[in-house]
This record gives sequence, C-alpha cells and structure tokens, in this order.
Amino acid sequence: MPGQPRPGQPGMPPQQGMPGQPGMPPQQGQPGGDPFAGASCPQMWYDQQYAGAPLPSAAEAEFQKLDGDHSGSIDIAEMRGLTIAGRSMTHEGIISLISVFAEPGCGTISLENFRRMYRFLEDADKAFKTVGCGAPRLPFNQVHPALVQMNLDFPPQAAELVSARIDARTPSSDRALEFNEFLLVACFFAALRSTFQRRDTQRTGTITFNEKDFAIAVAGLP
Ligand SMILES: [Ca+2]
Repeated sequence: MPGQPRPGQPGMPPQQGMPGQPGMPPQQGQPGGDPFAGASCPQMWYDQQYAGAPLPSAAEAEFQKLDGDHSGSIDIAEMRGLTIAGRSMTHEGIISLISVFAEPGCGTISLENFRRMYRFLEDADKAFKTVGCGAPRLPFNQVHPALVQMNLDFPPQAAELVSARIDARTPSSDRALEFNEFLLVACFFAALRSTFQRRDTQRTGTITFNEKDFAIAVAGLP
C-alpha cells in the first residue's frame, strides 16, 4: 500500500526475514539497508577473488536444476535444494550464502554469482577436508589455515573468536566445527571483506568510519 508504513521502517515492528535484518541481505535504498551496497563500488570482493579463475562447469547445471520458476535467479526457497559434495545446506548456511552472493537490492543470486558461490563452496569443502585430514570436525586452531587456503587471510585470533561464537549456538566440548559451521565462519569473513571493500573503493587497505556507518556495517554481517 503506497504511503503506508511497512515493517522494517522506523516505528514499525520488524518482520522475520525482512531484508536489512541481521542475516538478510541489505537492499539498496531500503531503510536499514547498507548505503554502500551496490553501485557505489562496481568491484565486489569476489570479482578480485575469482578474477581469471576457472569457475565450475557443474554450477550451471545445478543452477538450472534449482531455478524451479525459471526466473533466471535463485531465491532462498530454491536454495534449499542445493547440495555440495553430497551435503545439504542448513537454513543458516543458506541465509549466510545469500547475504554474501545475492545481487545488491534483490536478495536473489544470478547465474554469474551462483557460479562464484559454487566455487566458494567447493573451495570450502576442499579446505575443510585437506586441512582437517578428512576428519568430520575441524578444530578451532585449524580454522585459520583452512580460511587462508580459501584466500580469506584474517588474523588467527579473529578466526578463533568467530569459530567460538558459531560453535556456541550448539556448544561442543571439543572446540571443533562441523562443515556447516565452518561454512558460516567462511561466509562471515567473506561478508566482512565485501563490507570493507565496498568502502575502500581506492583499495588503500584503510577506511574511516563514523559510529553510525560502523553500526550499519557490523549489523549487516551474517
Ligand atoms: Ca528462481
């Protein structure tokens, strides 16, 4: 209804799954969205990450299989059919992947980004298996080397802190992550890099935040 306040706008109660909420991709021009999302920087982190890299040919067939309504993009519901190396994704994993790979402003994944996401998932699977020597769980102190293998080189302390935070949702006594938890950690750092690089348009490696922008940046992380 034009002119009516909508959920998610100031003064209205938030609705589960609305864009702009934690865990959901921000939408350009929407209240609560990341004002830096989208056109302000044409280069997203994955443009650099996967520049010139061969993208998996299997991704296109998987995309066509998932795109049930033939819209040419994959939404959250369609993502539920996604499997990688025989593993299905958790709901949380799907939300995180969408927050990293969705087109700014629409919350769905194009074929181009789906191919990058597929590569990201293959890289995560490979890193989890090789660094963890095929074990079903990856100890916290091996999360950092696995992230480095995925070209997500952040300080080991940061990797351990995020691992502990993800693990705390279903606490385990062995300080180790299963694959779906590791994927959430990888998505967090991918989103962090994306958030940073959208602001670091000159690629100087340094950005300046005021408190409000810092809050928006942090609140948008999965
Ligand atoms: Ca679709």
